[in-house]
Amino acid sequence: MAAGEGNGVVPVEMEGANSNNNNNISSVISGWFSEISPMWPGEAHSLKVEEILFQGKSEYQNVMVFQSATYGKVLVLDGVIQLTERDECAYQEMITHLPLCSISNPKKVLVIGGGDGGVLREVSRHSTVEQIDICEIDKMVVDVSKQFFPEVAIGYEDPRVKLHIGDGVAFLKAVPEGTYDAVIVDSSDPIGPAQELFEKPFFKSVSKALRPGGVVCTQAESIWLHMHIIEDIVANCRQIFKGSVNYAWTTVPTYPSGVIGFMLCSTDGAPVDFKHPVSQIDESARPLKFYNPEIHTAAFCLPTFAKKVIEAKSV
Ligand code: SPD
Repeated sequence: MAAGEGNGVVPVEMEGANSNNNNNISSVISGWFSEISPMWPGEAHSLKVEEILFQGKSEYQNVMVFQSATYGKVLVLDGVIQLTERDECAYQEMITHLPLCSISNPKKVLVIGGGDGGVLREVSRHSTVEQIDICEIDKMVVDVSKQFFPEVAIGYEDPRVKLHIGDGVAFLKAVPEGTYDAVIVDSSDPIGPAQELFEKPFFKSVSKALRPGGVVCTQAESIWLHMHIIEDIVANCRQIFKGSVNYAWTTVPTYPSGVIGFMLCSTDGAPVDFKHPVSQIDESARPLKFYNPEIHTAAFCLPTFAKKVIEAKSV
């Protein structure tokens, strides 16, 4: 379905974009996609739409792909941008290499969410890794990504990857204690199917699934919009993870406020200094676009307002 050009209002039925009662009311009007949600009240980033390539409704959410004028193809879930071809590297590389370059010789890695495959693509750069499990709740996200985002979903081609379609919370509960060196939680926002991935019981399950000195990196929203959410995550993680607990961030122009953060924690065991990477990535097969050791360390430098809140929760 082609989006309208010029001034015509094209009423694209995003099925309310709120299949999970999250009140997102994103829309495509006059050829522009505007991302509207109570999670960023009073503002909406817009992208010019050239063509809507896919619209579907899975058991869990509305799924849309459109060709934008300036950011390549865009994947939208329940009215919220998950990735664009142009800036996905800033998110997928950082959420993956911040944890994996902070420990030596990671072997077993679990990805929760991340159905588009971008985090898998990045994990597969780590040659020490022997097993990559991914638990994604929505098969439609996997299928649509393979069809429209082959450069992202290429991660599925790694023979070390085992895909589990199901609920990440239930999957983690069933994982034997101490299984993984690293868990990466690539979730959508905490309204809709990902809500439980931001709650304390989930972090407890992650901690149990990690070996001593193992690491987790979770999507942890924006310092400009969600300090209240970040405060709760930090407080919960401080109670659960007895190693390091640090917040890092990156720029992603098409995410609300243009930035997004990560919560990095390690379990009791060999100490982990997240701010100083211990390994480098072999880029000979495919160069990195965003991550490097300097930006790794810089990602932990926080603006004063965020630093104050996060440090206050750290004691
Ligand atoms: N506000 C949107 C946050 C989306 C984070 N997850 C993106 C998935 C990309 N692999």
